[in-house]
Order: sequence, then structure tokens, then C-alpha cells
Amino acid sequence: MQVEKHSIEELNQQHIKDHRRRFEFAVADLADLDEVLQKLVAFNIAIPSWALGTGGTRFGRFSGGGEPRSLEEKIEDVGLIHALNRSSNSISLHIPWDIPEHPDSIKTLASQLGLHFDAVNSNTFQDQPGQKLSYKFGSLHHVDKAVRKQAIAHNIEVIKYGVQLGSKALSVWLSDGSNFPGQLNFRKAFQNTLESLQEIYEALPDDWKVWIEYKPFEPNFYSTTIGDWGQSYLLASKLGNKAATLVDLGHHLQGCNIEQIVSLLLMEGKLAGFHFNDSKYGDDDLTVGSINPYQLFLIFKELVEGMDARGMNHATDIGWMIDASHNVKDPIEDLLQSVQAIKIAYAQALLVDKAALEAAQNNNDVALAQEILQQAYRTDVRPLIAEASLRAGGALDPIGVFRKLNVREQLVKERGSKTVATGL
Ligand SMILES: [Mn+2]
Repeated sequence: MQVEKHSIEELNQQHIKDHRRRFEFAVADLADLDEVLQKLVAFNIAIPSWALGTGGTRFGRFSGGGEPRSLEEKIEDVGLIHALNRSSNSISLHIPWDIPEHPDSIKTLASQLGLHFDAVNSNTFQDQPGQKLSYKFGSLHHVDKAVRKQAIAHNIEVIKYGVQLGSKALSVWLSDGSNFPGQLNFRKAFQNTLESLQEIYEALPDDWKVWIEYKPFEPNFYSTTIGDWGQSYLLASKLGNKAATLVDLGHHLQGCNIEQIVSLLLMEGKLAGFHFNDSKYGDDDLTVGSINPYQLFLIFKELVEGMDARGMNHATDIGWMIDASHNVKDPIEDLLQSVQAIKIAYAQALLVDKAALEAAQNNNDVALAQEILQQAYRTDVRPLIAEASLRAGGALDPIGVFRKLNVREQLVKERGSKTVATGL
């Protein structure tokens, strides 16, 4: 199904007076309003193909109704999200969960919905039916060269799918690691990983990038071969200009200063992309902004400042993607909430008085520096996000429209109540 533009406009009209009043109040003191709104309109966040169904945990999975049954239906769902918020104009595919059997028709369907294809993701953390060799003890770092070769070939195959769809990046996350001390020679594991990545790197088209994601633990609980940003950065540096580090917010130990990592990776030109989610304990994959919105703001403050320092385009020079799992919420509502939270943090970061902050830092005026940051963070920017959505043809209140139009009920009618999307 599709949400008609006129349905969104009709519902917007019902709230336009309240919106205007809130908006006028919110922007009264804002000097560069047009610039901020333009940036908000341009800012899009990719939706991963595995986030459109209800996820599970290792204890169970409680699927909702009307989940997408095919890649086509997943693309339709991203189209729905984009129609509502005008901020989700791309989809990131996971191979082999979402192999495009007919790339041309998939591409056409996506472009009809105003979508393109973001990074493609490989998977060597599971064995697939009919697979010759097992990844039980790792993939690109494996002690057996034959296993490494199989994993390399898979990544090269994923690049080929991506080329057919117009993607420009391969995103690699390895679960390779060890569960017990003594299981692994760290140096050999790293060296094997590097050599495997070098072969994959050689297969990248000229205008492609490879994004190297890190994670400290899970599924392995003693060591992970690409466990932190240092290990990812080391690999990316040795590989070359087409390789960079991908930061997933949930892939850090508790208390880690993620904003500082982001700042330095940006400084070195090695921040490739971002996976947004939120967490309280570990890699919880919760809705963005649901647990620690202040941290998200501090990260965006570094992103904006660091990208401006390098003259980068906020919207397009870094890969922005949600990587979350929805166990108890409607996946589309959850994704709409995540995108809103990201845009709120981005807008607040755009409001930071950079010149005043720099002066406070140079004067060691610690209290003033904090005041300046929190002044931006405590500004209610929701009317700006709503105005940006309105100007781009989206809904003032995306979730409200999703509910008022009974979108999920219609999807259940179309697809059935016992559907299960591919993914974790
Ligand atoms: Mn991730």
C-alpha cells in the first residue's frame, strides 16, 4: 500500500494553526532559520532491510502482523516511512537475507517511491543452508584459509549485488572472535582479517568504499577481532583511502565517550558511517533517543563541528543509518520515532553557538561552555522538525498520521496476520 499525499495534507491542515503558533515561538530568536531548515530537509537516514519486521532475542520472537514478506514489501515499507517523514530516502540491504533476484525491477520500485540503495551488508556471522564450510570459528580471521576464501568470495558477491542496485559501499561487521583465553592468537587473527579485507578491497569499484564496523563483545565473550575503533581504524588505515570506520552506537562498553571517538575519526577523515540505536546495558538496539538523548546530542555536536571543519556535506558525506531491533513495538512506528530523535539531536547541534563555545573554551570558562551546550540541548526544536517535514511534503506528525490512516491494519489485511520478515 501507499500513503496518498493528499491524505497527509488533509491531516496536516487539521493541525496547521497549532503548528504555526509553536513554530513562530520556537524560531523567534533564531538568526539563520532558513539555513537550519534547509539542512534539516536535506538530512536523510537510511533504513536497513532487516528492521522492518519484528525482531527477536535468542529467547524468542513475537512477530506482529502485516510484516513484509519479500524484498519488494520491505521497499514498500521504507516508501511508507519516507512518505510520512520525508527523511528516509534510502534502504540498506543485507545479503543473503534480501537478495535482489530482479535488480532492475527492484531499482524501479525503489525509485518510484523516491528511494535509492545505501550500503550493502555482508553476513559471515551465520551459516547459510548449503554452505560448504562453517563460520563457527570465524570467517575473515579463520585459521583455515579455505574458510577465509569462502568469506571473501561472499563479500565480493555482495559488492556485485550492490553494483546492480547503485549502492556505493560495502558494510562489513564480523562476529569473529574468541570465547576463551588461549583460543586465539590475536596477532594471527588480525593479520588474517587484514589480508582477507585486502582481497575484498581489491574488488571494490573505484567509487566504492568499505565500512569496517567494530563491536566489543557478543556473540563472542572473551575477544572480538575487530573489537574497538582502534582496531577498525588500524585496518582501515592499512587498507587505504576507500576504507573507513563505521560507528554503531550500541557497540561500545558502558560509559565509553563515543563523541570523542567520533571527533577524532572525523579529524582523520576515517569516519565512514553511523549506525544509530540506543542502549542501557549493551548492544540493546533500542529506539534512538529513548534512553540517552543527551549523549546523542553530544555526538551530533561533534559530528556537525567536525564535518564543518572539513567542509563536508552533512547530509551526504557520511553514511547515516538506523540499526535497531523492535521486539515489542510496531517496527514502522519505532523507525519513525528513531528518525525523529535523530533529527531533533541534529537540529539541536545546529543551534550550538560555535563562536561563543570556542571563546569559552579558550578562556577555560568551563561553566559557560556547559551553559552554551545545554542552551542548545534544552531548546524544543520539535516545531522546526515539523516545519522541515511540512516543507518537504511530509507529515507534521508522522506517527499520528500512520495511526489515523490505519496503515498497519491495512498492511495486515494485505499481507496477513502471521507474516514473518527475514532477519534476526
Ligand atoms: Mn550495526
